[in-house]
Amino acid sequence: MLRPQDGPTREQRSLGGLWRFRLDAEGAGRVEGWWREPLAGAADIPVPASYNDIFPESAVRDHVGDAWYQTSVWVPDRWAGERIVLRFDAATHRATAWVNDTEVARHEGGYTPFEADVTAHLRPGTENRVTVVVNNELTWESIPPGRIEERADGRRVQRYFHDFFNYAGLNRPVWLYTTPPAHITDITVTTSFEDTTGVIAYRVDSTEGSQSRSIRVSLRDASGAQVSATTGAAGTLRVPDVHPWAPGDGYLYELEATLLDASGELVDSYRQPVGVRTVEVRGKEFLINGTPFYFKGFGKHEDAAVRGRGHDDVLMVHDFALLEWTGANSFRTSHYPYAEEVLDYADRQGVVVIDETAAVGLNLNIGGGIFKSGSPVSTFSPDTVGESAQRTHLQALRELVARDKNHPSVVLWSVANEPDNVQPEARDYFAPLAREVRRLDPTRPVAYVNALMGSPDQCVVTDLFDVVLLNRYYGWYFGADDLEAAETDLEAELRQWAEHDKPIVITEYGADTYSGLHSVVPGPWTEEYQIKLLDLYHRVFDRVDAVVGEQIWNFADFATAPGVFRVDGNKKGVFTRERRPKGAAFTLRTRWRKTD
Ligand code: GCB
Repeated sequence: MLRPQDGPTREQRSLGGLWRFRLDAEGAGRVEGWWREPLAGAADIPVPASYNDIFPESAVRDHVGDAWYQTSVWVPDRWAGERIVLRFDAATHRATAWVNDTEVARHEGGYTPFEADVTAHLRPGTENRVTVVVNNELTWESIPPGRIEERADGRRVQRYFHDFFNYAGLNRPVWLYTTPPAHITDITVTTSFEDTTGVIAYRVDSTEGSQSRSIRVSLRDASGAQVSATTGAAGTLRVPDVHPWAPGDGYLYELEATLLDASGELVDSYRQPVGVRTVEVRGKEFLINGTPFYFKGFGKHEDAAVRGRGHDDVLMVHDFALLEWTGANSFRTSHYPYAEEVLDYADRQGVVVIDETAAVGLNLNIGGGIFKSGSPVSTFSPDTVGESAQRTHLQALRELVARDKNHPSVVLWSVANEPDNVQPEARDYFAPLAREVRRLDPTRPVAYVNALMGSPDQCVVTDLFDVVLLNRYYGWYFGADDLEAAETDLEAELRQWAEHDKPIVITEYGADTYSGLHSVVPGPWTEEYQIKLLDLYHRVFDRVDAVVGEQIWNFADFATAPGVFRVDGNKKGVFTRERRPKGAAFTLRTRWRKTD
């Protein structure tokens, strides 16, 4: 799916800024038709941002149900004759949108974009109403799943099984953009090498009726010089002495696809950045450009004070600067697809990304990151995570691959975080998902993130995937008082996993740490304990060859649902929520920069 862009044939307009906003817990707006009028009794709200922390009211923070957003737009006369598209980069978790009185789009899933051709519904030369109702309910049909409790006093309370706050609203930019009526609809690139020559296989899709038109494709290097060109809707570009995209070297070429009419006149054009690189899993190795790669980095969150999960370029650039400062070369988009701005920036910075869907909390034996005691309950069943969740999950995967397939930074798809992987039904649930991702993208390995449920041999899905991704909390949830035992147990388990002859990346390990809490005899929650725990994991990783990566949980402290295990959120950050370093940040910097 192409992002909006400015160019000779296209124009984009951000609808960011203050919109009108009204909560609607009773769902009255859909019955009363609130999109038909200026939103009554509305407050101002910034877009993009989560709405939860903008106002000092628990009714807003803990709202369950519909939230209405409205703005007005003028369409310039010069857009007459163009195709006009309304695009939401994300609306969490589902939305319906109207232009003036007409419904134009409906979308399920809070972290992927959707758009509608609104040419016929916008009135040029006058003010137009854009209204969207965003719903944040999590159910057994949504990804991630959740459950709504009805209280005796009539209140509805959202429960969910993942360990991060259910921020909602218009978290990412909203756009109006134009294309010509006949236009390029999609571009797909895959890359490989023949010796030192880069080979770029491309496909350019365009609107029906474009048969009488032709497609020209050219490739420019970073200095703007054309290095290859060809014609045709699908083909190959070759670049002798190619400059590869590589971790730490985000070198990008620019592919320009041009649609021409029968007389050679320009109809549409689109510029697509291209990084030339390969990814391969061979035995226990993870290879980028044929060279073994070791992941150093973090699981992150899109999370900040006040704006919640709202995308913010300031924080994004700062976070990448801190990644570089620590010597990190990668991160995982735990636990949902991040804003496209983040992936573009990762491409440019040469930062490697494990790209994850929002399938988190598919394990009813874990609540808020913590294992529950008692006999295990069934996660996959017709009444819980069943066929409708699987359908939503498949669609989320399709949208993720469609959105992110061209990013060189993305080297691995993660289909889920910590699902139940022991119950036999897990196999029926995951096999079609793994198959579908491979069909959609044969060029990248596929994995799921494993939580310690049983021994490695009890997992019923390992063979469906290419890489073993493990979240481990020895020395925290398991034996926080005995780091020596943690070291022995971790090593024993990793050696068992190594027998599967797949590369292992530890995608989570860490300890909650209250910034500023110190002790000469390190105990849980102190900065010294976090350092000691990370050190022990690193000793083990260095002893087990199959381990090809370490991503600490978490880059920064983040908001969660309230609970007695959480002190104003999850505190496993190496940085605080304000991005101040804890002691562990310096330990990492020493380790990761040394091994560069
Ligand atoms: C996990 C989850 C993550 C939690 C973390 C924790 O295993 O994947 O979402 O935040 O543990 O801190 O408990």
